[in-house]
Amino acid sequence: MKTIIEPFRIKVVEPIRMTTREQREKILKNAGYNLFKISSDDVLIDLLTDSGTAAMSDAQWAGIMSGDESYAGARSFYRFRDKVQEITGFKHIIPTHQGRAAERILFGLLSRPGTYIPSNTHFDTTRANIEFQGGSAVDLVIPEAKDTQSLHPFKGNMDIVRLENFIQGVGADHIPLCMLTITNNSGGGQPVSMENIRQTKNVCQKYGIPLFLDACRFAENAWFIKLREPEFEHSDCKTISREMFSYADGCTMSAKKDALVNIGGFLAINDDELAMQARNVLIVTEGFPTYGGLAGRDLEAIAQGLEEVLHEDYLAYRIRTVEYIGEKIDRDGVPFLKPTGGHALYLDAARFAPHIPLPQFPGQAIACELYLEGGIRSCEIGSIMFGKTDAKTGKHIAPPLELVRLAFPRRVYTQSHFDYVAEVITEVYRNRENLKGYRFTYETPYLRHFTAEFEPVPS
Ligand code: P61
Repeated sequence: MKTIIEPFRIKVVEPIRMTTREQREKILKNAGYNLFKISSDDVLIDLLTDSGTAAMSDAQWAGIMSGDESYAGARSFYRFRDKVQEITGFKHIIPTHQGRAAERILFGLLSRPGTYIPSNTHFDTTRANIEFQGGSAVDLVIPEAKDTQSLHPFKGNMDIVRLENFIQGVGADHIPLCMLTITNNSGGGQPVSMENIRQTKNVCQKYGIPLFLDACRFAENAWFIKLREPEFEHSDCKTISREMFSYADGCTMSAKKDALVNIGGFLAINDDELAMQARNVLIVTEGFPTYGGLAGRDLEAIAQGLEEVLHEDYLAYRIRTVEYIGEKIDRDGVPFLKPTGGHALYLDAARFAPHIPLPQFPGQAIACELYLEGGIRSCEIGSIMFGKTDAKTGKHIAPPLELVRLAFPRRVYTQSHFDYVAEVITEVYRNRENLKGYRFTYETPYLRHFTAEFEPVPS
């Protein structure tokens, strides 16, 4: 087989800046050892997130010029709505400024104290929006998801037996909706199979519970279905996507991922009454229903991005990139979450730095060292992002996985960038015994990882 190449030519470039280790040590210290607080000018390769970091195509930039900025009824809205409907089939398409705005509207209407919202795994903004309204966010992913070495092809799957037991336990009346995150970001960008979506739908239907997809990486999920579920070997990804959405009653979407844009999102709903209520909230807090917090040009770019993201040469290159870097670091014995997922490589921090106790954040130690060693910015997805402190005992409650995510912006970096990233990871792994833990010096109650500050724990 020949090399799978980047299926684009580069028309515009943006320089990136090398710094010395000495400079980076100062920069990191000044940022309270929080990589979210570093200026992007001081980052060489930015793998903090794949969200809003895509390179847009020439056709998307052309859409930016031709966007219609009318307050009401802009033609860009209709293009956006029609494209979203073509892929999802949902009736009401409500634009929002990003994914969490769609979540806030949905859970503002449906989450309240005494309600439970099960999912394979909620991402942190989803969990935060549910809990902010007083409801409980419940993760019911299959057990293989918690084993970083299991090669299960669909580690994002919902545990169907646990879901049904859970519904029977708390009562369907207390469950306003069920969710599936495709792909499962907090669990390693792992896909959910079509079979599992169908089974989840069947259980939800049996108890009269609506099913919503958190669809930000729907195209990557569709590609995995094509690769790994024999029934879909000959289907195109648009057809697969349509079928995935056909089992759901609605979705939330951050367009900053698989719509290949830098800002945007939407909420899609079939239910007329719920859609009416959502539009009311939208008008009060986001904007008129035909723009919802976005400019007409953004809607135009989303419509174009949704078309491009389903091109199979793009998806083949996209998923291969992650697999390629996984193969490289595997040869050096670096522990990471297998099989590699859709949008990111996840280092297994607990195995990488087992000498650092979880309350001292091994993932943070690795993320900081990747920056110090090679100017690479990554993101801890472990005890800092999802861990909690027990209010009674003051003890640290660790999440199931302790990961460092290196997320790949779409169409931004080339193969040599990723070769460099693999070299830096390997170097940090070779010197892993020198890694030291961290502790908080400042912490906030919601999404604390954004603003927290740390200091190294003295040895
Ligand atoms: C990310 F550190 N993800 O992965 P919004 N659902 C899912 C997401 O992955 C997601 C959203 C909903 C981000 C950005 C991010 O603490 C963090 O458009 C599966 O970002 O509002 C976002 O979509 C929300 C990074 C978000 C974080 C929160 O990097």
